[in-house]
Amino acid sequence: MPNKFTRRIMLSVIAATALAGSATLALSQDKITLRMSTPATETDFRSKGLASVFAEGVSGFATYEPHYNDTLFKQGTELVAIARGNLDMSITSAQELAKLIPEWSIFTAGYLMRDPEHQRKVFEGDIGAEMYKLVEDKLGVKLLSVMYFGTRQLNLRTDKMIKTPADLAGVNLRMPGTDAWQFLGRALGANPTPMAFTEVYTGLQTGAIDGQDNPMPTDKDKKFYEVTKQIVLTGHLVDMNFLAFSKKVWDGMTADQQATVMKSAKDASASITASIVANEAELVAFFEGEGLKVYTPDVASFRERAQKMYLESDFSKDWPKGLLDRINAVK
Ligand code: KDO
Repeated sequence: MPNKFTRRIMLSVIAATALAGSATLALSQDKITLRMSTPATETDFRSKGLASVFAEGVSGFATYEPHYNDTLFKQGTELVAIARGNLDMSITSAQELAKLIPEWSIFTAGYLMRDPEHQRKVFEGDIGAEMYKLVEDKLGVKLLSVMYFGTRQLNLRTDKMIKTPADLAGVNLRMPGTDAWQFLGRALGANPTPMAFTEVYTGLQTGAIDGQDNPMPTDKDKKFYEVTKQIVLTGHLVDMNFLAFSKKVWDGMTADQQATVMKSAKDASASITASIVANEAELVAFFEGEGLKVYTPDVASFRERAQKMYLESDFSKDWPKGLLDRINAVK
């Protein structure tokens, strides 16, 4: 008798488990998979913020599937992949957008944004709405939110002290491989060399390049301090990224799901911005502890040269009329 009872219980447990299993399967099959590609590492602040805040926010109906270190799409090819329907999300930049939509080159200009707050106000107001619409209409890509990526500083493997742009003459400075980035390198006075982000550590180690520019949290995450001697606080670009999302996927979602994706993107971006701001405040001491020299050059001389070069450049011909003044007027 007890045996029979046990057998019956066992059978119903097995049946319930099988049912539960198929229910889970059905649910997970119904979920949207959101594939995100980035050259960044898994330990980068943007990666961590998205994998926690964004992934949890959308978990009711979507599975966030990140691919790091350029393993799914190469740096700079993600926006076209989204536009073609081969990718759902990426962490994009003004420089990548400017390649496809020239009006966006205004945001690649050195010494334009004042700080993360200025950046946030510009993109969360009218200017952001207009510029996001341009991307959506021309590319079929929705920009969900803006996040601070950190302020870019020079990071060199050479000893020579850098005070003004003239001191960078002949310095092989790795910059990412688009025209906008290369121009920024020249605007600083250096000799820019294109190289993929994932190759920069080896480039610095072997001397293929004399230096690179990135925000300090990235210098730490990628361990560039192991193979460089100094950080020059030029602060030449208050850098930002945008969470790019496929419009096709967006249009296939319910209004509730869209609202949840939007909220999760904004929450994740706010949390990423806060962690990067906090981290930057600690990093001068960290790099000094690692034996690097960290100092402020004559920033005014860098600003003056860069602003003049941008205003005289072909890029500025594509800037929407009056936009520069509107950006500067945002307080
Ligand atoms: C880089 O290649 O230096 C850069 O910092 C450029 C950014 O716009 C962005 O693409 C970033 O790389 C990647 O997200 C990796 O951190």
